[in-house]
Amino acid sequence: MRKCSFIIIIFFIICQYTVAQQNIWQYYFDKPATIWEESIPLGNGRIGLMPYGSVDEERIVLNEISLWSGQKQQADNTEAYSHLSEIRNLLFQKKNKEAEDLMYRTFTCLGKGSEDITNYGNYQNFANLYIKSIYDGNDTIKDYRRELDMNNALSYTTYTKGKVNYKREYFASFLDDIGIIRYSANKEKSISIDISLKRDENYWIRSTDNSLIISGQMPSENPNGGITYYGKVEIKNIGGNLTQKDKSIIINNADEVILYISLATNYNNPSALKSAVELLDKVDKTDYDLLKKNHSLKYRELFDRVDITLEKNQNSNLPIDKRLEAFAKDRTDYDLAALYMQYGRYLLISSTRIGGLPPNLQGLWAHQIMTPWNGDYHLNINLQMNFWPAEIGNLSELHTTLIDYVKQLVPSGEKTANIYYNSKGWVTHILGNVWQFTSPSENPSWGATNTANAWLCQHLWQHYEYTLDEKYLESAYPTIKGAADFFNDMLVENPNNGYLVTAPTTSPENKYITTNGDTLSICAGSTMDNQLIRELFTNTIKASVILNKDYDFAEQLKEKLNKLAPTSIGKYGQIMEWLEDYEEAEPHHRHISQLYGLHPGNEITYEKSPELIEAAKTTLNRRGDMSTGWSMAWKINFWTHLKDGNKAYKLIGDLLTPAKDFWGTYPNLFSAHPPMQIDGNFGGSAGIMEMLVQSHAGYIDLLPAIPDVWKAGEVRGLRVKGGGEISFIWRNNKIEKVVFKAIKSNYFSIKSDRKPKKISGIKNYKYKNQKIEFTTTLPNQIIEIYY
Ligand code: FUC
Repeated sequence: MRKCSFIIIIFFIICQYTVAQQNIWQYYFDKPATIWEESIPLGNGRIGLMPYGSVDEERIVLNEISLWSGQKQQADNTEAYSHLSEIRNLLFQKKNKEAEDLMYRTFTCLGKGSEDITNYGNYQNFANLYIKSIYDGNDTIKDYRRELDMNNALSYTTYTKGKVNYKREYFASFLDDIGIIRYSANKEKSISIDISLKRDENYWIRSTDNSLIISGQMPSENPNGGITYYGKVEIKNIGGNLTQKDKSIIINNADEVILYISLATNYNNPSALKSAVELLDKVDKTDYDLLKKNHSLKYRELFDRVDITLEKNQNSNLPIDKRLEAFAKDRTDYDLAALYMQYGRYLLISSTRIGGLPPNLQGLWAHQIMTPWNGDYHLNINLQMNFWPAEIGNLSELHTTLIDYVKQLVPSGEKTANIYYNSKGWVTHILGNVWQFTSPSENPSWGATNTANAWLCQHLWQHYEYTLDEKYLESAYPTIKGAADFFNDMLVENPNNGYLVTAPTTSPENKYITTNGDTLSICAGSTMDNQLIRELFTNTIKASVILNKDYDFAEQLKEKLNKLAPTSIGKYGQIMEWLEDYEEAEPHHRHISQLYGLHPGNEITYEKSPELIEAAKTTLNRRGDMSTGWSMAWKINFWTHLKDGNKAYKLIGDLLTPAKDFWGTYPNLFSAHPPMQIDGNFGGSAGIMEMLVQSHAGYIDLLPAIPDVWKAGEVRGLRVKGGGEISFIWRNNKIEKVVFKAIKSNYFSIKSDRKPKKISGIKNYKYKNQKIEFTTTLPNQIIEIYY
């Protein structure tokens, strides 16, 4: 006990001195990667590099986020609408099986949907760079280490062979927009390498004096051809001999070699070749250290905004694969959760950028041509989850890539709304690609969900809630309103209960069992749909008030709000997933859509609906804990909103289970669906932030869901709704000090069980009902609270 307090005191002395300085965030391996999931992800929001660090033959997987096959297609089935009223009638007559059968025949997209990579398309690996090293002698390798330095977005491989210390450095430059790899050694003339590029299909490789070039075209039905890509690796040889081969470049006895890698596609860009070459030409290749410094400075503008300190244990310094294994047995390495939180922020910064594409199911890292699920943008949770860390994690500007993605869906979504539902507004279903695909998928059991527009618009609204930027809201409003317009028009009254419902629909991607014993997906109204539409209508009404427009439309929405079915409790005390209390076909299903209103929605809170809170717990307990990566990440978030930190931490442990052939986490900390799917990383990272601070229930809650064992810690820079940034220190499970920055002048309420000893930075504040309340008036006003 005394030893424990002593450690905590030392920990805090260290914390006090490190307040403004970023902690060190890294992981390392003591051996090269043998599988892709052990390689280290680097990215600058557009291009990605994943080095394996092999001593003899280095492999670096290369990616570019817009490398998609397929094309913009017309996939809307103009016949579908003529069957809509029959499908609805069958559902209302409780002939769900017949409705579903009809839907399979009539209410899908044209063609093969996501199975067609020349139309719908898929995200593909760009190429692989191979660098074979040739050494003098057969000395064994010593002191091998490869590391991801998250503070600087760099990776290193170092080892000693004989008397030579070798070092490789890799980064995807945030400033120069190219990949850079440097080979060096502590002894002159020690570097002899053979460099080549490879791809599994559709490529042409050639060499020039000191460069390798790869180019090709993606499979597509487009008569003008698919996306073209162009990659160039320029090699700077210092002190050695360079030999140009047909498809490779060989360097002998160099002191140092630097590779500059430029990758581009012609997606939304007139010429891949021109832009790749221009990027290379612009780089000042005379000063490597300056390139490296400028890269990390640019990256740190985002990464350094947030920091966290949790206690370490004896396992915290192990190589990451061993550290994960140790965590499965001993969860006192609290710092691993902190690392995971920061890794999520690192991955988001690395896989998207303002003006670019959002991270797909792979983030942007893919080693295959046939990526799982097309490496696309699944819209019934996955793409949305990728952005859960954006606002709270102080990366608000990166959220705009999702917002732009949603806006560009609208024209196509308007056609789909009109063709399938004869409705105003815009809709999209579960499939999303870079070609504005908005039709239902080829398979209604999972592809018919039509509330993805509402879920996506939740992000458009949330960006406003965090930034209070009215100009932004003005620009997002037509998209939000268009989604509301769709449901305003499309909802129909279910004569069995009088509620307005989405029909046909599903509860993603679970099935129910009817009293006849049929196992079905298609239904009239699902709990998730109702929660989403309620939220969408409510936000649209709020936006119309803020922007002072569309009052008549808002009135219509208000009326319809009253006719949506409320979230209800079923026979097991669970939240009902469908409007009827069906048995679930898979009680442990990975989707828990009926709890959308608990998270990321905020219809279910302790304040508003305590009975639903209890039912939500029952629902989660019935579902069980172990599931796919993203599902466990979602469960962490659910339990944070249920304010159960111990359970949330238990699920962090489950999410971080070493993924052998199953779900959990791979050695490089990529989340395993399996296979790898990045959403689990983002969801898990956001979940850890939600353990530390929440602001969805009208007040700021500090440490709402930390496990008892996180007795002490420190957090800097997380964001809260209403335009605030918060930092705090806690000790013996109690907050000691809070520093709050009001980015926007606003009213704020911070929950505080104890009356603070001192508050500075604001004169007028109230402490009542265990909340500190104040209204700031100055921009960036800083309020300090001491206990
Ligand atoms: C959803 C999930 C699957 C998978 C896929 C990419 O459809 O139900 O588990 O994550 O997206």
